[in-house]
Amino acid sequence: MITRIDHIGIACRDLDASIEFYRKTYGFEVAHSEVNEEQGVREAMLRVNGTDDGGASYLQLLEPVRDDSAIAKYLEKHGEGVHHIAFGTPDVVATTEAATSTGVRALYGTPRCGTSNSSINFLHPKDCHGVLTELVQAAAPSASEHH
Ligand code: CMX
Ligand code: CO
Repeated sequence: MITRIDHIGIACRDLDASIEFYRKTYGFEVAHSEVNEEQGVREAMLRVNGTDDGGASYLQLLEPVRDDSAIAKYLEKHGEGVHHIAFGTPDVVATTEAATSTGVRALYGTPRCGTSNSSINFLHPKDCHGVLTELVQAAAPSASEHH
């Protein structure tokens, strides 16, 4: 079950310059930032709105920290821009299975760690009409202390 848009992921060459663009153009502030070594990114989450299910919607600004990362490869081929959309779900495993049962490929066999200890998986853009699609389940409140 998908309950909201969690975030739009945007590939940036210079995270600080993009943060400044969104601050001065729209007044968005950084709600959270971190480095995710596994994903090879330095990222900032800009909160756009809250939602009824307790989650919120964000812009996720992503700057590569490694040349072999997904974001570095994307920037090289396409330049800056929208990289993926992320749907929020209370159960990432069940939502991934529901999608793969229709023939869409998931990138990971089991969920990996996303922003703020969330659990994430991705659906292949070639199976989603050109849209790299992330599924994200927020961390349980007790697990969010790890970061
Ligand atoms: N959106 C749409 N299409 C994309 C895409 C994207 N973000 N990234 C790649 N593609 C397309 C390419 O254009 C290419 O199409 P063509 O063959 O028609 O040219 C095809 O997919 C293969 O692309 P590639 O450049 O060879 O890239 P890879 O196959 O090596 O990697 C992907 C693509 C999706 C498997 C890889 O980006 C990935 O593993 N992504 C998941 C992890 C990730 O994106 N992490 C960063 C965000 C972390 C977070 O959100 O927290
Ligand atoms: Co994301």
